[in-house]
Amino acid sequence: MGREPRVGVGVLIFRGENVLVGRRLGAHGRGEFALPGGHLEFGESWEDCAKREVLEETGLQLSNLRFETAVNSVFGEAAHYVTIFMRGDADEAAEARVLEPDKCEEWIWVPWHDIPRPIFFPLQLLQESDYEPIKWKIDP
Ligand code: 8DG
Ligand code: MG
Ligand code: MG
Repeated sequence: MGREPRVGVGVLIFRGENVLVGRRLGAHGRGEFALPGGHLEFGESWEDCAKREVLEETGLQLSNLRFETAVNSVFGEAAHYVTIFMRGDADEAAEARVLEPDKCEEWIWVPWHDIPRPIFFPLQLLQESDYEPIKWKIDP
């Protein structure tokens, strides 16, 4: 890993008050619950990255991609990501499948305020911020 920050994209998909999270496998954040997502590729839009990562990892087809917020994820000396949080809508009937079993153990829908621990650091930063996904869902 170089000494420059990278861009990570985390994707929020809600079903009612439940959000989709997966338990990570592999070195970085192993055993921790995280949003689907991955690295922004060179030249890629945030929307395309969010759609692509979610399709690769879960098989869900997202529409209505939008930017929510961003956090500065400094993992001590180990890594530094600027995390872009995108949000998208999936068909209510579609199932989230484990398509990268080497990277994610399971996908589960959990209440936003009750995500099981341990939580992957960027998602923890999001939870601790003033971001309120549920309230924002209610249109005036
Ligand atoms: P890729 O090679 O397919 O692009 O990535 P990946 O294999 O899906 O790796 P990842 O670990 O899921 O994502 C790459 C990095 O993105 C991760 O190590 C740290 C950063 N990242 C954040 N926030 C989030 C997040 O909310 N979810 C995920 N999955 N990754 C995130 O900074
Ligand atoms: Mg990926
Ligand atoms: Mg990923």
